Amino acid sequence: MSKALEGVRVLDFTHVQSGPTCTQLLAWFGADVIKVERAGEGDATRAQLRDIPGVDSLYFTMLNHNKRSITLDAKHPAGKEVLETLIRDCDVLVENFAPGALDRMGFSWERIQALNPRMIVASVKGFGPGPYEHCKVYENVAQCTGGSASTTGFDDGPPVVTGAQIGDSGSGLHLALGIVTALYQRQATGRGQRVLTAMQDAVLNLCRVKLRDQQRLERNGVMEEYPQYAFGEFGSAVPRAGNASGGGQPGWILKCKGWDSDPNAYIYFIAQAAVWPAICRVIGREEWITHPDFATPRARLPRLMEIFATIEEWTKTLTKFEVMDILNQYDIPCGPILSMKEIAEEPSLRATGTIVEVEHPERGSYLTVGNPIKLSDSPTEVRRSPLLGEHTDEVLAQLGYSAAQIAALREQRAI
Ligand code: CAO
Repeated sequence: MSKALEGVRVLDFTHVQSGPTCTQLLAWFGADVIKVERAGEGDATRAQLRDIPGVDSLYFTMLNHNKRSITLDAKHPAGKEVLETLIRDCDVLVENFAPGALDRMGFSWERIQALNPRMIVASVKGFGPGPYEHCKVYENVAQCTGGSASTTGFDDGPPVVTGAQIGDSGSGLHLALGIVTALYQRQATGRGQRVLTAMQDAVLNLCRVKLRDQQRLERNGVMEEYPQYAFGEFGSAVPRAGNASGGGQPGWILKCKGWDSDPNAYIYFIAQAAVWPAICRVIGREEWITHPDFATPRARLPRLMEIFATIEEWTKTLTKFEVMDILNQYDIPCGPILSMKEIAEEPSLRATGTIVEVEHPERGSYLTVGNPIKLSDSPTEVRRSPLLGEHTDEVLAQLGYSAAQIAALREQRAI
Protein backbone atom coordinates (compact mmCIF):
# COMPACT_ATOMS: atom_id res chain seq x y z
CA MET A 1 0.00 0.00 0.00
CA SER A 2 1.33 3.46 -0.85
CA LYS A 3 1.96 6.09 1.80
CA ALA A 4 0.37 9.53 1.99
CA LEU A 5 3.63 11.47 1.62
CA GLU A 6 5.39 9.05 -0.71
CA GLY A 7 7.67 10.97 -3.08
CA VAL A 8 8.19 13.89 -0.70
CA ARG A 9 11.87 14.32 0.14
CA VAL A 10 12.78 16.03 3.38
CA LEU A 11 16.18 17.46 4.22
CA ASP A 12 16.03 17.05 7.96
CA PHE A 13 18.37 19.51 9.62
CA THR A 14 16.66 19.12 13.01
CA HIS A 15 18.02 18.15 16.39
CA VAL A 16 16.93 17.57 19.99
CA GLN A 17 13.12 17.18 20.20
CA SER A 18 10.94 19.80 18.53
CA GLY A 19 12.17 19.44 14.95
CA PRO A 20 12.70 15.65 15.10
CA THR A 21 9.09 15.20 16.30
CA CYS A 22 7.96 16.94 13.12
CA THR A 23 10.18 15.05 10.70
CA GLN A 24 9.39 11.71 12.37
CA LEU A 25 5.71 12.32 11.64
CA LEU A 26 6.49 13.16 8.02
CA ALA A 27 8.55 9.95 7.79
CA TRP A 28 5.70 7.93 9.31
CA PHE A 29 3.41 9.31 6.63
CA GLY A 30 5.84 8.07 3.98
CA ALA A 31 8.20 10.97 3.25
CA ASP A 32 11.86 10.15 2.59
CA VAL A 33 13.49 11.94 5.52
CA ILE A 34 17.25 12.43 5.30
CA LYS A 35 18.65 13.52 8.64
CA VAL A 36 21.81 15.60 8.29
CA GLU A 37 24.18 15.40 11.26
CA ARG A 38 27.70 16.37 12.11
CA ALA A 39 30.23 13.53 11.76
CA GLY A 40 31.48 12.13 15.04
CA GLU A 41 28.84 13.53 17.38
CA GLY A 42 25.57 13.81 15.47
CA ASP A 43 22.38 15.00 17.13
CA ALA A 44 23.29 15.82 20.75
CA THR A 45 20.46 13.63 22.01
CA ARG A 46 22.22 10.50 20.74
CA ALA A 47 24.44 10.85 23.80
CA GLN A 48 21.98 12.43 26.26
CA LEU A 49 20.31 10.44 29.06
CA ARG A 50 21.97 7.26 27.88
CA ASP A 51 20.85 4.07 29.60
CA ILE A 52 23.40 1.86 27.79
CA PRO A 53 26.98 3.14 27.47
CA GLY A 54 27.98 3.94 23.89
CA VAL A 55 24.54 3.20 22.44
CA ASP A 56 22.11 5.77 21.01
CA SER A 57 19.85 6.95 23.81
CA LEU A 58 16.14 6.28 23.96
CA TYR A 59 15.73 10.05 23.74
CA PHE A 60 17.20 9.86 20.24
CA THR A 61 15.78 6.54 19.07
CA MET A 62 12.22 7.49 20.07
CA LEU A 63 12.29 10.70 18.00
CA ASN A 64 14.04 9.56 14.85
CA HIS A 65 12.28 6.49 13.50
CA ASN A 66 11.92 5.83 9.76
CA LYS A 67 14.66 8.35 8.87
CA ARG A 68 17.97 7.95 7.06
CA SER A 69 21.07 9.55 8.58
CA ILE A 70 23.92 11.16 6.69
CA THR A 71 26.86 13.01 8.16
CA LEU A 72 27.98 16.28 6.64
CA ASP A 73 29.99 19.30 7.75
CA ALA A 74 27.82 22.17 6.60
CA LYS A 75 30.64 24.64 7.22
CA HIS A 76 33.17 22.82 5.03
CA PRO A 77 33.17 24.09 1.39
CA ALA A 78 32.81 20.56 -0.01
CA GLY A 79 30.11 19.80 2.59
CA LYS A 80 28.26 22.93 1.53
CA GLU A 81 28.29 21.68 -2.07
CA VAL A 82 26.69 18.41 -1.00
CA LEU A 83 24.12 20.39 0.97
CA GLU A 84 23.37 22.47 -2.13
CA THR A 85 22.79 19.27 -4.10
CA LEU A 86 20.43 18.08 -1.37
CA ILE A 87 18.56 21.39 -1.39
CA ARG A 88 18.06 21.14 -5.14
CA ASP A 89 16.84 17.56 -4.74
CA CYS A 90 14.48 17.88 -1.77
CA ASP A 91 11.00 19.36 -1.31
CA VAL A 92 11.26 20.46 2.29
CA LEU A 93 14.07 21.63 4.57
CA VAL A 94 13.23 21.43 8.27
CA GLU A 95 15.48 23.00 10.89
CA ASN A 96 15.40 24.06 14.49
CA PHE A 97 18.82 25.61 14.97
CA ALA A 98 19.32 28.58 17.20
CA PRO A 99 18.16 31.80 15.48
CA GLY A 100 20.48 32.82 12.65
CA ALA A 101 22.45 29.55 12.50
CA LEU A 102 21.22 28.59 9.03
CA ASP A 103 22.13 32.07 7.71
CA ARG A 104 25.56 31.80 9.32
CA MET A 105 26.07 28.54 7.40
CA GLY A 106 25.38 30.52 4.23
CA PHE A 107 21.88 29.17 3.63
CA SER A 108 19.59 32.17 3.91
CA TRP A 109 16.03 31.96 2.61
CA GLU A 110 17.12 33.90 -0.48
CA ARG A 111 20.01 31.51 -1.16
CA ILE A 112 17.80 28.45 -0.73
CA GLN A 113 15.16 29.94 -3.01
CA ALA A 114 17.79 30.60 -5.65
CA LEU A 115 18.87 26.96 -5.43
CA ASN A 116 15.33 25.57 -5.42
CA PRO A 117 12.30 27.88 -5.73
CA ARG A 118 9.97 24.99 -4.83
CA MET A 119 11.71 24.36 -1.50
CA ILE A 120 9.62 24.72 1.64
CA VAL A 121 11.80 25.90 4.53
CA ALA A 122 10.26 25.04 7.87
CA SER A 123 11.67 26.24 11.19
CA VAL A 124 11.00 25.93 14.88
CA LYS A 125 12.25 28.87 16.88
CA GLY A 126 11.67 29.76 20.51
CA PHE A 127 9.95 33.05 19.76
CA GLY A 128 8.46 34.78 16.76
CA PRO A 129 9.65 38.21 15.59
CA GLY A 130 10.01 40.61 18.51
CA PRO A 131 12.18 41.31 21.52
CA TYR A 132 13.11 37.67 22.18
CA GLU A 133 13.55 36.41 18.62
CA HIS A 134 17.30 35.86 19.08
CA CYS A 135 16.95 33.69 22.19
CA LYS A 136 17.69 29.98 22.38
CA VAL A 137 14.78 28.10 23.89
CA TYR A 138 14.20 24.70 25.48
CA GLU A 139 10.93 23.03 26.45
CA ASN A 140 10.34 24.56 29.83
CA VAL A 141 11.23 28.07 28.67
CA ALA A 142 8.39 27.74 26.16
CA GLN A 143 6.03 26.39 28.80
CA CYS A 144 6.82 29.38 30.99
CA THR A 145 6.57 32.01 28.26
CA GLY A 146 3.55 30.47 26.53
CA GLY A 147 1.18 30.68 29.51
CA SER A 148 1.24 27.06 30.60
CA ALA A 149 3.35 27.32 33.76
CA SER A 150 1.47 30.27 35.24
CA THR A 151 -1.81 28.37 34.90
CA THR A 152 -0.60 24.94 36.03
CA GLY A 153 -0.34 23.82 39.66
CA PHE A 154 -2.22 24.74 42.78
CA ASP A 155 -3.17 28.20 43.94
CA ASP A 156 -0.98 28.04 47.04
CA GLY A 157 2.09 26.75 45.21
CA PRO A 158 4.59 27.98 42.60
CA PRO A 159 4.05 27.73 38.82
CA VAL A 160 4.48 24.16 37.57
CA VAL A 161 5.73 22.76 34.26
CA THR A 162 4.00 19.73 32.81
CA GLY A 163 5.67 16.49 31.76
CA ALA A 164 3.80 16.64 28.45
CA GLN A 165 6.32 18.21 26.08
CA ILE A 166 3.94 20.78 24.70
CA GLY A 167 6.77 23.17 23.82
CA ASP A 168 8.93 20.70 21.90
CA SER A 169 6.63 17.97 20.62
CA GLY A 170 3.73 20.44 20.52
CA SER A 171 5.74 22.75 18.25
CA GLY A 172 6.82 19.83 16.08
CA LEU A 173 3.19 18.86 15.55
CA HIS A 174 2.25 22.40 14.59
CA LEU A 175 5.19 22.59 12.19
CA ALA A 176 4.24 19.31 10.49
CA LEU A 177 0.79 20.69 9.77
CA GLY A 178 2.35 23.86 8.35
CA ILE A 179 4.57 21.80 6.07
CA VAL A 180 1.84 19.63 4.58
CA THR A 181 -0.30 22.76 4.13
CA ALA A 182 2.58 24.46 2.27
CA LEU A 183 3.05 21.34 0.14
CA TYR A 184 -0.64 21.50 -0.73
CA GLN A 185 -0.44 25.19 -1.67
CA ARG A 186 2.66 24.50 -3.76
CA GLN A 187 0.57 22.30 -6.02
CA ALA A 188 -1.28 25.45 -7.11
CA THR A 189 1.51 28.04 -6.96
CA GLY A 190 4.54 25.96 -7.86
CA ARG A 191 6.44 27.92 -5.19
CA GLY A 192 7.90 27.01 -1.86
CA GLN A 193 7.45 29.18 1.20
CA ARG A 194 8.72 29.63 4.72
CA VAL A 195 6.90 27.93 7.59
CA LEU A 196 7.61 29.12 11.11
CA THR A 197 6.40 27.72 14.41
CA ALA A 198 7.49 29.66 17.47
CA MET A 199 7.45 27.48 20.58
CA GLN A 200 5.86 30.28 22.59
CA ASP A 201 3.03 30.46 20.04
CA ALA A 202 2.52 26.69 19.99
CA VAL A 203 2.25 26.54 23.79
CA LEU A 204 -0.10 29.52 23.83
CA ASN A 205 -2.24 27.87 21.16
CA LEU A 206 -2.54 24.83 23.41
CA CYS A 207 -3.35 27.16 26.33
CA ARG A 208 -5.98 29.20 24.52
CA VAL A 209 -8.68 28.32 27.06
CA LYS A 210 -6.65 30.25 29.62
CA LEU A 211 -6.64 33.37 27.46
CA ARG A 212 -10.40 32.86 27.22
CA ASP A 213 -10.49 32.81 31.03
CA GLN A 214 -8.29 35.90 31.33
CA GLN A 215 -10.92 37.88 29.45
CA ARG A 216 -13.79 36.35 31.42
CA LEU A 217 -11.96 37.29 34.63
CA GLU A 218 -11.42 40.86 33.49
CA ARG A 219 -15.11 41.20 32.63
CA ASN A 220 -16.65 39.53 35.68
CA GLY A 221 -13.97 39.44 38.41
CA VAL A 222 -14.65 35.75 39.14
CA MET A 223 -14.82 32.42 37.34
CA GLU A 224 -17.28 30.13 38.94
CA GLU A 225 -15.74 26.83 37.89
CA TYR A 226 -12.37 27.69 39.46
CA PRO A 227 -11.71 26.40 43.00
CA GLN A 228 -11.02 30.00 44.07
CA TYR A 229 -14.66 30.84 43.47
CA ALA A 230 -15.84 29.38 46.73
CA PHE A 231 -12.72 29.30 48.87
CA GLY A 232 -10.31 32.03 47.82
CA GLU A 233 -9.71 35.31 46.06
CA PHE A 234 -9.13 36.14 42.43
CA GLY A 235 -6.30 38.49 41.42
CA SER A 236 -5.89 40.22 38.09
CA ALA A 237 -4.51 37.22 36.17
CA VAL A 238 -5.87 33.73 35.57
CA PRO A 239 -4.90 31.71 38.64
CA ARG A 240 -3.68 28.13 38.88
CA ALA A 241 -6.72 25.90 39.10
CA GLY A 242 -5.31 22.67 40.54
CA ASN A 243 -7.19 19.79 39.00
CA ALA A 244 -10.30 21.72 38.00
CA SER A 245 -11.47 20.69 34.58
CA GLY A 246 -11.06 23.97 32.72
CA GLY A 247 -14.25 23.32 30.78
CA GLY A 248 -17.92 23.71 31.54
CA GLN A 249 -18.19 20.42 33.47
CA PRO A 250 -16.66 20.33 36.96
CA GLY A 251 -14.02 17.70 37.60
CA TRP A 252 -11.38 16.75 40.17
CA ILE A 253 -8.88 14.00 40.94
CA LEU A 254 -10.09 11.62 43.62
CA LYS A 255 -8.35 8.97 45.70
CA CYS A 256 -9.07 5.32 45.01
CA LYS A 257 -8.33 2.16 46.99
CA GLY A 258 -4.60 1.89 47.61
CA TRP A 259 -3.89 5.61 47.32
CA ASP A 260 -1.87 5.58 50.56
CA SER A 261 0.78 3.30 49.04
CA ASP A 262 0.33 3.71 45.25
CA PRO A 263 1.00 7.26 43.99
CA ASN A 264 -1.25 6.64 40.98
CA ALA A 265 -4.31 5.14 42.71
CA TYR A 266 -6.49 8.07 41.66
CA ILE A 267 -9.22 8.76 39.16
CA TYR A 268 -10.33 11.90 37.38
CA PHE A 269 -14.04 12.28 38.03
CA ILE A 270 -16.26 14.57 35.96
CA ALA A 271 -19.52 15.58 37.60
CA GLN A 272 -21.25 16.05 34.27
CA ALA A 273 -24.64 17.73 34.69
CA ALA A 274 -26.34 15.33 32.28
CA VAL A 275 -25.59 12.33 34.53
CA TRP A 276 -26.02 13.99 37.94
CA PRO A 277 -28.87 11.67 39.02
CA ALA A 278 -26.75 8.63 38.15
CA ILE A 279 -23.80 10.03 40.13
CA CYS A 280 -26.04 10.51 43.18
CA ARG A 281 -27.36 6.95 42.94
CA VAL A 282 -23.91 5.40 42.46
CA ILE A 283 -22.49 7.11 45.56
CA GLY A 284 -25.63 6.48 47.63
CA ARG A 285 -26.80 10.10 47.85
CA GLU A 286 -30.13 9.87 46.08
CA GLU A 287 -31.46 12.80 48.11
CA TRP A 288 -29.06 15.12 46.24
CA ILE A 289 -31.01 14.53 43.02
CA THR A 290 -33.79 16.84 44.19
CA HIS A 291 -32.21 18.73 47.12
CA PRO A 292 -32.16 22.48 46.24
CA ASP A 293 -28.48 22.78 47.32
CA PHE A 294 -27.41 20.08 44.84
CA ALA A 295 -30.08 19.64 42.16
CA THR A 296 -28.74 22.19 39.63
CA PRO A 297 -25.24 22.93 38.32
CA ARG A 298 -25.49 26.51 39.68
CA ALA A 299 -26.48 25.29 43.16
CA ARG A 300 -23.57 22.82 43.13
CA LEU A 301 -20.89 25.34 42.13
CA PRO A 302 -20.06 26.70 45.62
CA ARG A 303 -20.25 23.14 47.03
CA LEU A 304 -18.03 21.37 44.51
CA MET A 305 -15.26 20.55 46.99
CA GLU A 306 -17.80 19.13 49.46
CA ILE A 307 -19.37 17.11 46.63
CA PHE A 308 -16.04 15.74 45.43
CA ALA A 309 -15.04 14.89 49.01
CA THR A 310 -18.25 12.86 49.35
CA ILE A 311 -17.71 11.12 46.01
CA GLU A 312 -14.17 10.35 47.14
CA GLU A 313 -15.49 8.49 50.20
CA TRP A 314 -17.01 6.10 47.64
CA THR A 315 -14.06 5.97 45.18
CA LYS A 316 -11.67 5.18 48.08
CA THR A 317 -13.49 1.85 48.60
CA LEU A 318 -12.66 0.61 45.09
CA THR A 319 -9.65 0.40 42.77
CA LYS A 320 -9.45 3.01 40.02
CA PHE A 321 -10.32 0.33 37.44
CA GLU A 322 -13.35 -0.84 39.44
CA VAL A 323 -14.51 2.77 39.72
CA MET A 324 -14.12 3.21 35.98
CA ASP A 325 -16.04 0.03 35.19
CA ILE A 326 -18.94 1.10 37.40
CA LEU A 327 -19.05 4.72 36.22
CA ASN A 328 -18.97 3.72 32.57
CA GLN A 329 -22.11 1.65 33.06
CA TYR A 330 -23.87 4.96 33.70
CA ASP A 331 -21.98 7.07 31.11
CA ILE A 332 -20.29 9.06 33.87
CA PRO A 333 -17.06 10.43 32.35
CA CYS A 334 -13.91 9.52 34.28
CA GLY A 335 -10.28 8.57 33.73
CA PRO A 336 -7.99 6.48 35.91
CA ILE A 337 -4.54 7.98 36.46
CA LEU A 338 -2.41 5.56 34.45
CA SER A 339 1.26 5.26 35.30
CA MET A 340 3.81 4.96 32.52
CA LYS A 341 4.28 1.35 33.64
CA GLU A 342 0.57 0.64 33.16
CA ILE A 343 0.56 2.40 29.79
CA ALA A 344 3.62 0.45 28.62
CA GLU A 345 1.89 -2.81 29.52
CA GLU A 346 -1.56 -1.95 28.15
CA PRO A 347 -2.46 -4.55 25.47
CA SER A 348 -4.96 -2.33 23.63
CA LEU A 349 -2.28 0.33 23.03
CA ARG A 350 0.02 -2.35 21.61
CA ALA A 351 -2.80 -3.60 19.39
CA THR A 352 -3.39 -0.18 17.82
CA GLY A 353 0.31 0.55 17.25
CA THR A 354 0.30 3.41 19.74
CA ILE A 355 2.90 1.57 21.81
CA VAL A 356 5.35 -0.28 19.58
CA GLU A 357 8.24 -2.61 20.33
CA VAL A 358 11.18 -1.88 18.05
CA GLU A 359 14.35 -3.90 17.42
CA HIS A 360 17.61 -1.96 17.38
CA PRO A 361 20.92 -3.54 16.33
CA GLU A 362 22.85 -2.07 19.27
CA ARG A 363 20.32 -1.79 22.10
CA GLY A 364 18.04 -4.76 21.39
CA SER A 365 14.33 -4.17 21.70
CA TYR A 366 12.73 -1.09 23.22
CA LEU A 367 9.31 0.49 23.44
CA THR A 368 8.29 3.64 21.65
CA VAL A 369 5.19 5.67 21.02
CA GLY A 370 3.97 4.97 17.50
CA ASN A 371 2.15 7.36 15.21
CA PRO A 372 -0.79 8.80 17.15
CA ILE A 373 -2.44 9.85 13.88
CA LYS A 374 -3.95 6.87 12.09
CA LEU A 375 -4.66 7.07 8.36
CA SER A 376 -6.69 4.19 6.94
CA ASP A 377 -4.96 4.34 3.55
CA SER A 378 -1.49 5.12 4.87
CA PRO A 379 -0.74 2.83 7.79
CA THR A 380 2.45 3.49 9.76
CA GLU A 381 5.19 0.90 10.11
CA VAL A 382 7.64 2.06 12.76
CA ARG A 383 11.24 1.38 11.69
CA ARG A 384 14.21 1.84 14.01
CA SER A 385 16.17 5.08 14.10
CA PRO A 386 19.32 5.20 11.96
CA LEU A 387 22.83 4.87 13.33
CA LEU A 388 24.94 7.99 12.85
CA GLY A 389 25.81 8.32 9.17
CA GLU A 390 24.35 4.91 8.37
CA HIS A 391 23.02 6.10 5.01
CA THR A 392 25.70 8.61 3.95
CA ASP A 393 27.02 6.49 1.07
CA GLU A 394 23.57 5.35 -0.01
CA VAL A 395 22.15 8.91 -0.13
CA LEU A 396 25.19 10.39 -1.87
CA ALA A 397 25.12 7.61 -4.47
CA GLN A 398 21.44 8.40 -5.10
CA LEU A 399 22.42 12.03 -5.58
CA GLY A 400 24.87 10.92 -8.29
CA TYR A 401 28.16 10.86 -6.38
CA SER A 402 30.57 8.11 -7.41
CA ALA A 403 32.34 5.90 -4.89
CA ALA A 404 35.59 7.79 -5.60
CA GLN A 405 33.91 11.17 -4.96
CA ILE A 406 32.42 9.89 -1.72
CA ALA A 407 35.83 8.63 -0.62
CA ALA A 408 37.34 12.03 -1.45
CA LEU A 409 34.68 13.84 0.59
CA ARG A 410 35.40 11.54 3.50
CA GLU A 411 39.13 12.12 3.12
CA GLN A 412 38.51 15.90 3.33
CA ARG A 413 36.31 15.38 6.42
CA ALA A 414 33.40 17.07 4.59
CA ILE A 415 31.12 14.11 5.38
N1 CAO B 1 27.68 20.99 10.15
C1 CAO B 1 28.24 22.11 10.63
N2 CAO B 1 27.74 22.83 11.65
C2 CAO B 1 26.62 22.38 12.20
C3 CAO B 1 25.95 21.22 11.76
C4 CAO B 1 26.53 20.51 10.68
N3 CAO B 1 26.00 19.39 10.20
N4 CAO B 1 24.85 21.05 12.51
C5 CAO B 1 24.83 22.05 13.40
N5 CAO B 1 25.88 22.87 13.20
C6 CAO B 1 26.22 24.08 13.95
C7 CAO B 1 25.26 25.20 13.74
O1 CAO B 1 25.48 25.83 12.52
C8 CAO B 1 25.60 26.10 14.94
O2 CAO B 1 26.74 26.86 14.62
P1 CAO B 1 26.86 28.46 14.90
O3 CAO B 1 26.56 28.63 16.36
O4 CAO B 1 28.26 28.75 14.54
O5 CAO B 1 25.86 29.14 14.05
C9 CAO B 1 26.01 25.09 15.98
O6 CAO B 1 26.15 23.85 15.32
C10 CAO B 1 25.09 24.91 17.16
O7 CAO B 1 23.72 24.91 16.75
P2 CAO B 1 22.63 25.44 17.78
O8 CAO B 1 23.02 26.81 18.23
O9 CAO B 1 21.29 25.31 17.14
O10 CAO B 1 22.75 24.37 18.95
P3 CAO B 1 22.82 24.59 20.53
O11 CAO B 1 23.08 23.25 21.08
O12 CAO B 1 23.78 25.65 20.91
O13 CAO B 1 21.36 25.09 20.91
C11 CAO B 1 18.95 24.90 21.01
C12 CAO B 1 20.30 24.16 20.99
C13 CAO B 1 17.86 23.84 20.95
C14 CAO B 1 18.83 25.72 22.28
C15 CAO B 1 18.87 25.83 19.78
O14 CAO B 1 19.12 25.09 18.62
C16 CAO B 1 17.51 26.50 19.62
O15 CAO B 1 17.17 27.45 20.33
N6 CAO B 1 16.71 26.03 18.66
C17 CAO B 1 15.43 26.64 18.31
C18 CAO B 1 14.37 26.32 19.31
C19 CAO B 1 14.21 24.84 19.54
O16 CAO B 1 13.94 24.06 18.64
N7 CAO B 1 14.31 24.46 20.80
C20 CAO B 1 13.88 23.16 21.22
C21 CAO B 1 14.89 22.16 21.16
S1 CAO B 1 14.17 20.68 21.73
O17 CAO B 1 14.27 20.81 23.36
